[in-house]
Amino acid sequence: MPRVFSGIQPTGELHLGNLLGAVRNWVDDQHRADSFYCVVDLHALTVPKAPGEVAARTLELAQVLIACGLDPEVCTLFVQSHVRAHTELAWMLQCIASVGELRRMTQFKDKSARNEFVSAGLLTYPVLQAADILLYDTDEVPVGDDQRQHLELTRDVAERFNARYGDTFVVPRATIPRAGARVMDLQLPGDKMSKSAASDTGTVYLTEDLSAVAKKFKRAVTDSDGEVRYDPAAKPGVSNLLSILGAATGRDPEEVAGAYTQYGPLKADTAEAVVELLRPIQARVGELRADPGATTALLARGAAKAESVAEDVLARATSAIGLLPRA
Ligand code: ATP
Ligand code: LTN
Repeated sequence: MPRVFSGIQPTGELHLGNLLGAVRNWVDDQHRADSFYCVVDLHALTVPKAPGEVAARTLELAQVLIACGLDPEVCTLFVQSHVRAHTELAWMLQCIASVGELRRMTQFKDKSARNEFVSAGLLTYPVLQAADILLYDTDEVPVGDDQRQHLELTRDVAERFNARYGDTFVVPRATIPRAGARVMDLQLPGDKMSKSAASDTGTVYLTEDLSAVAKKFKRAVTDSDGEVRYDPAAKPGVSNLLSILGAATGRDPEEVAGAYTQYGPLKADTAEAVVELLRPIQARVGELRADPGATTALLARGAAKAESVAEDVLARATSAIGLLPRA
């Protein structure tokens, strides 16, 4: 069985882009691969947070992930800070990665331009991500298209470490889905749908009121030429609706386009497909919120399983580097 690892930050509510670009594939992968899914709470600290905020969001995210279909009996679901090996390996890898290559990361350039205070962690963020992945001898990393560059860096760091210290890490690859890989903002279809967008009107949250969800689709930006055609460059708004409807119903956006001649019905059907996708997820979130202790117990078991794998790989890295063992 291949080993799969992916991570998600507890930095805000999950949205449709997270679901279609990442989480849905995790749910599928857990049945064909040995899968590890991690709520990367330490990554969330790269941008300042109020005390207590991260804990609450971590629990909430774990509940939503379970509601989306991650089954802690099948996969290993855990919290990054519960497994110390992540930060320890991250340090070793920081001494492998160069400042130059980290400064070239698009996410760093975007986020450092947007934030007044730029933490050192924002720069070294992708190295912690590399540690997350390499600690589990990961073969495949299912992520959305925006993570391609971070995965390349992970591969470069692993290869450099292996060349310097001998074969230690499995070199992983990104698995990026075609449908839903990049869900765009419904109001600004040139930007990816994101919880950090300036306005909420273009982002569909998984736990949002379903009538509000339908409204967002009815108000989605299209264009004035009136033709339904999948062409992301020339028709970003319409193409986004086609790929969302396609991803929600298991079809190619081109195929979906063939069924429509007008924008109104396309918007209505996309809204309905998304509402039906979210309805059972919201029901399950409601049940999980009623018993938070059940989720924290599942996370504790996940951390124990993850730790047993991570400690072995960390020991392998430590011995490859050649640090004096504690007697
Ligand atoms: P932010 O937008 O605040 O930077 P995010 O919404 O990208 O955060 P992450 O926790 O960084 O959320 O991403 C979780 C996963 O969701 C990643 O695999 C990422 O590639 C995927 N993802 C995020 N946004 C989208 C999107 N608009 N379309 C498809 N996949 C996405
Ligand atoms: N950087 C990712 C989150 C992330 C991740 C990981 C994804 C942290 N560690 C390990 C895959 C594997 C993001 O911003 N979406």
